[in-house]
Amino acid sequence: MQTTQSQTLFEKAKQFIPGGVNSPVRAFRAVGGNPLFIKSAQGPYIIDEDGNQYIELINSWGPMILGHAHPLIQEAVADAIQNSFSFGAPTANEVVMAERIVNMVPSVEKVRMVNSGTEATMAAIRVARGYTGRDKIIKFEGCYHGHGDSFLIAAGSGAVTMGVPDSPGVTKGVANDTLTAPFNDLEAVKTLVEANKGQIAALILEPVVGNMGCVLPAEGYLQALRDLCTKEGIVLIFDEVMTGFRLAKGGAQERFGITPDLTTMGKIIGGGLPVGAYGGKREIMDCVSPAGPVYQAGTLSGNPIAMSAGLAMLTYLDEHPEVYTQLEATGQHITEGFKNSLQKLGLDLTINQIGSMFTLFMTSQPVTDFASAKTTDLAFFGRYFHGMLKRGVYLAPSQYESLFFSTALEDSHIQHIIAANEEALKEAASL
Ligand code: KE4
Repeated sequence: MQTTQSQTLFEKAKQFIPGGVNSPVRAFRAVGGNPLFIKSAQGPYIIDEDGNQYIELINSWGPMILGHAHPLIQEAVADAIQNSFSFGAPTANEVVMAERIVNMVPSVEKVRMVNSGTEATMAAIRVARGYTGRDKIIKFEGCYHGHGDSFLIAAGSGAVTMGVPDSPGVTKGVANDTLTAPFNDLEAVKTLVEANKGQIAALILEPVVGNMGCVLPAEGYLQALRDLCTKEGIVLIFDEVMTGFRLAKGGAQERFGITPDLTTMGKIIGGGLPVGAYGGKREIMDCVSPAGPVYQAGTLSGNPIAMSAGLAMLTYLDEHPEVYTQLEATGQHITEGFKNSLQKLGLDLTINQIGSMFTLFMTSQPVTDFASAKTTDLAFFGRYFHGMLKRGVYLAPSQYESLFFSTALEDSHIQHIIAANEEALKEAASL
């Protein structure tokens, strides 16, 4: 597999772009080697600038749940661009989109469109602070909520991949208002709440974590957080940028039957175009300008091209529940295949999987929080990553990321992934 075009592009990119990429986790820093520059994608495949084709399990970090270049979404975008690209004025599709989201996501009574998951989470905690008049927030170690200052404390995803879970540039003032606790540790949250009585505006979490690798909530944990927030007047925010519209039509909150006060959304909601959103209880959302005093704005919010892609995606998911049945089956099929290979090779490694979210951790320990996620053998993961790449399977270039399966994966692709996994593990473990 030759990658000279990607290497040439990467050298040039580093002259003009910090680290040669527009988002750090793409840089392959955690796995070694140079990033692949992608030229095109179709269905389950991506093709790099050297013409190499891979079955891909990142799907643009979540959005491409129907696979790449889905004709319905392509058609919607092609139609929309006939009417120009941006007006900076309200449009009919924004109303249709908002109503669709309200109907799909159980807890959302009102919703505001933004342009990324980061904008959505930044806005959600500002609204929670404006609504409660309180300053502090609780987040969880290893959870990632975008690059807003308040969240770059013990952050997961690219922050921990690059070794900067607490980023320089975040002021002490901001950091003092962000309290952190281990995920799945309810007592730690109760201790923080007692020590900061009446000062906590919001508790924000990924209801199923993707950003330390896939980590599931312990039995009863989400309900306990819900009860605690209700009792203490804390705004419970589910960051469903990753889980939204993926773990069920209504996201993790539908799957687990928990009603947060606010929900942040991204990725799938835009069908691959830049869209984020935050929404929830009417009494909270009516604090947002111009309905209320909490300011938040955006030139390209509700952009007509992005709305056309997002609306096509959400409408399809809303009208085709079989998507979720298929993704459940794919997740279980791949998990069973990987577990059979681990047994055959005599490797004791941990797999966390729910629906179409999946992580193989290079550790024998159960992975239930950030500390246990960090027991993984990152060098082993790097060797495995490249072993899968050369066998035509493109994984997230970091142990601290979830994989995402799409409906474009057919049985032949799944068989290829399982076979490549067994060979790559055998090679990486020097068996
Ligand atoms: P964006 O600003 O990247 O659209 O969304 C931030 C965000 C917020 N909340 C959750 C739960 C997220 O997973 C993300 C972004 N996810 C990462 C992947 N782990 C985006 C990939 C990247 O940083 O390049």
